[in-house]
Amino acid sequence: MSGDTIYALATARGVGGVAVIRISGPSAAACLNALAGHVPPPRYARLLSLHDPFDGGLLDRALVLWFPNPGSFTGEDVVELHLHGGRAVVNSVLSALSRVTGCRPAEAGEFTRRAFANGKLDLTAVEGLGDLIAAETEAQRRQAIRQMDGALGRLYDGWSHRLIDLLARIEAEIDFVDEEDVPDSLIQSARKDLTDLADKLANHLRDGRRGERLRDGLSVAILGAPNAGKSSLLNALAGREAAIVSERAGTTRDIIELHLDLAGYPVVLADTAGLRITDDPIEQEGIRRAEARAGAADLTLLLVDRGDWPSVPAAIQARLSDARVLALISKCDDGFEAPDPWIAISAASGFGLDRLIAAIAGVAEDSLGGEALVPTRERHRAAVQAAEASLRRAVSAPLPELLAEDVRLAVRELGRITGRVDVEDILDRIFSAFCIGK
Ligand SMILES: Nc1nc2c(ncn2[C@@H]2O[C@H](COP(=O)(O)OP(=O)(O)OP(=O)(O)O)[C@@H](O)[C@H]2O)c(=O)[nH]1
Ligand SMILES: [Mg+2]
Repeated sequence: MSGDTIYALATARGVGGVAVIRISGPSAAACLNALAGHVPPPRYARLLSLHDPFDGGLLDRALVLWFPNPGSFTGEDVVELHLHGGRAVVNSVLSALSRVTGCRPAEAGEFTRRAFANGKLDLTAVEGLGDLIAAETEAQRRQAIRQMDGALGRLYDGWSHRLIDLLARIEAEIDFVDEEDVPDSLIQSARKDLTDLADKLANHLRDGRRGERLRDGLSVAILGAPNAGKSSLLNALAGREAAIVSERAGTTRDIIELHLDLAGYPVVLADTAGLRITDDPIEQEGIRRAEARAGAADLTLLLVDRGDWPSVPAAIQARLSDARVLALISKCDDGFEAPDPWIAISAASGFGLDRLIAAIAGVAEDSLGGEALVPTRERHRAAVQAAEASLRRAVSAPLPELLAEDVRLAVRELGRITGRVDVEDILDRIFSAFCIGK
């Protein structure tokens, strides 16, 4: 832990009602004294005048909070200055702080890094905090706050503790009993426990990457013949004219992608070029991209023009049986009772869009992270996989010493997820994703 005292704007840059500057480190109280000439009682809000420590000029009247260590976000002495949220106000206070000895601007993620170093958060909670700040939809927020709350970390710690208990039992036997005398029953029961836990880990991984997908959003592609109304549907769902719409067939060439919040779920919606046989090389490339995107998507919205339906081109017909496809009849401006599985919609009148959104949300609910505790990062998955492999090896180890070594490896892998062991190499990557002041 460095002896530096760091400061940064904790709220977004720009104009707002209030801007919060956070100061953390051993000189936090001295900084406050230099500006306000006074340190209020811990955790009581006080309205104080802040003055330039050098020329005495009034900078702002601010609500000031003092959190002595260890009862603060970072676990260090922390001061919060709730200023009026103007650029010049914020700049004048930051500039005054830069002239206080022992005080320097914080680096990206440094507050959270100190909280981690002081045991306030484990790494999964740090990632949860990052996800919470970045969350754009309800489902993402719920997953992030559970993780920030430590639920995922507790799950991994719980597994580690079980293994450490087991290790202690095995090592006691190895130490105190002649090798030939290690009771078979102990090794037998250890093997049973290890298999049990390895199965739990395997089960945890069998989640269809729900947690990671919830962070990225459900990938949805709109596909159909030229002029079916794909771009119009994208615009209707987005509530703005994001894509060009025209009566000319073959308008859209590039993929147009939007991030939407549909019924609380994050959706990445892609509008694509209309599918048809064409000689135009640019349009051919657009069609190739459209099909590639639909192939990679979690869900495809297949659009057929009301005027063409129910005769459906063969290229479209072939896709209708795919479970990851919703079949839509477009331009049903005055409503239409479509037979299952068709959903009638109109981008122009809005008919059927509620049903469509509910259907997309249903797919999102099934395939994205829900209430279950799931890995939310590739690095979680890799570590759990490695731990499971070590446990499977331990089960078939011929000697108790080898069994113990594999269990130790599994504990280390699980520890990497929460940052209890061997973490330096992953710290930089995690904290660099944070912005300054967080
Ligand atoms: N009446 C009516 N017309 C629509 C509706 N949706 C789209 N259109 C019209 O259909 C034509 C084509 O719409 P687009 O949204 O550009 O169709 P597209 O599928 O994106 O076409 P391409 O990009 O060329 O493949 C335009 O003239 C739209 O105004 C609708 O719900 N009702
Ligand atoms: Mg289009």
